[in-house]
Amino acid sequence: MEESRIAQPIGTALDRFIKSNQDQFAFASGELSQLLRDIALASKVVNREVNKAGLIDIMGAMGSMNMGGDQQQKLDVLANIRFSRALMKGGEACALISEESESYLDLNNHGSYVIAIDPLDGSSNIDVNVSIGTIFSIYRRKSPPGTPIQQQDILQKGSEQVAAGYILYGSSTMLVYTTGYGVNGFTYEPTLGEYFLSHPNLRQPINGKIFSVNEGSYKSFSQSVRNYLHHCKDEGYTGRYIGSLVADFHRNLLKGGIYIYPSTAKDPNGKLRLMYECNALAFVAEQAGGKASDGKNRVLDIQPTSLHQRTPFYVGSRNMVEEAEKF
Ligand code: AHM
Ligand code: MG
Repeated sequence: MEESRIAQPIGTALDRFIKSNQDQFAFASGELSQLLRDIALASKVVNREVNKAGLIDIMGAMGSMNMGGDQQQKLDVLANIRFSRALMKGGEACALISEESESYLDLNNHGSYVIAIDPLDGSSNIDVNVSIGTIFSIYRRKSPPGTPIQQQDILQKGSEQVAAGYILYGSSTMLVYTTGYGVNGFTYEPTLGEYFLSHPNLRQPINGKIFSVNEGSYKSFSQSVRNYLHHCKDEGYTGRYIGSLVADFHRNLLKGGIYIYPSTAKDPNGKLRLMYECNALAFVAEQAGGKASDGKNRVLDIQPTSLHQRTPFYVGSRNMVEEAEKF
């Protein structure tokens, strides 16, 4: 991992930052830069909708289910539409994998990139005014642009991501991303409608004292996970769990900690999806000096075999994840 090659001062606008770092991409044609701009733009629209969710009648269940069998909220659907439209218009992406669609969506067949996205994660938190997020991964397609999309373009390992990140719709809205040269965080200034660099070259503390897990599922955890949780308590760690992956991840990234969604008796592969939830955060974590594991193996090395595949997920401060693995 290298640090950002071109250091930018706090307060640099996202567009300027992307432009001045463009030459660090392996294929510096400007397409990846444009993709990042498209995602940022769509996130501003989603941010506007998230912010007025309490004001107008766009909340509540639509009565439809998504692929995980969860109730689909109107804002999930809206966010999916906003991101897919922005990517479709941009023309750089050939395919879009989304939590909200069963199979991938064909975009511009001449595009060079494949995107995996969870347009609005933590949707059970929408109705209660708690932070939610968007998670995205960007891959370069393997087949030549203009030819039919192949399985090898879609089912790529996390280690093949060329960029990834998330947007956190919280007390401030933030965009955090990596292109493989460290992690940078940008805070949205709503009156100017622009993201500004606020967290340059983010590093995750190597040790932490926060553990984030849904302990309500304790009975369905394996004995080794239970033992690890006992260990966290014996050590006097702090328990913090929002139930919104992006928000839990972001806090632990800044403060040091571990987020765990292990296998359970009901879901042997846990709940979280490899391709559009775990891989992006694993890439960000590693780029910030942290670690992401399925309990045994590096998340980024898992070969996906299906779009909506799940994986147990342990992510956060390097020493904490290594310690959890030992259990
Ligand atoms: P979603 O994609 O349906 O929103 O589910 C993912 C969310 C994560 O944000 C969160 O960490 C997790 O589900 C919480 O699950 P649980 O309620 O089982 O703890
Ligand atoms: Mg999700």
